[in-house]
Amino acid sequence: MKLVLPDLPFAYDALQPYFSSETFEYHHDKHHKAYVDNANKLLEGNSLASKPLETIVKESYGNNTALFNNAAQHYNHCEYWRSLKAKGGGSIPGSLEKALIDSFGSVAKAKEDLIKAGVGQFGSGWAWLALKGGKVVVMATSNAENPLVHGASPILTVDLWEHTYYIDYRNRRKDYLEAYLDHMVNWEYAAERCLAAMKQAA
Ligand code: MN3
Repeated sequence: MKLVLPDLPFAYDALQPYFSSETFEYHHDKHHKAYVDNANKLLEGNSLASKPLETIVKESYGNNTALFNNAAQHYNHCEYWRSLKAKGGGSIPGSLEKALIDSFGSVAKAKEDLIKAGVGQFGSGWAWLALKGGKVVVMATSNAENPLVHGASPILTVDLWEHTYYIDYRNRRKDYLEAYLDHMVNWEYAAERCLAAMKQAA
């Protein structure tokens, strides 16, 4: 079973002015595609090839660095596209709002912690909301790593690699993180992921 590059769940220009079409032409059509192509090459003749993507990511971690890097980047980008939507930000579904207040004290604190983690991650990586031990936590991971390999379930992700924001924000990662939370984040998707993760953990 080959890994497949999914279409973006929105039009290339749907997130303007916060992300340009050019960003998605590079980020999805070139960067994400390369991870999929590389992972498929590395999976040839590997017994993991028939397994679900989450299994490939978890099993290759620490055992097969090249496969892990490419398969995890495929997983991470699939999550990232679904974490975005046109006219995003705005109100948070009640179930997720409650989980954020239970875990962080307030929604504002959860957002603040996510931005802090994103700004503080040195070099390439990802910032996440994830479910761990029944609580929503903020995580920052380096390069291709993700919550799956740290005993947590991803809820929402922010790509911190420069290829994500350099065209539209140059080096201003904090501005990108703020635009992500104010105008692009898909809280409905995060709420779905949070409920599913809670059910799985129960
Ligand atoms: Mn990326």
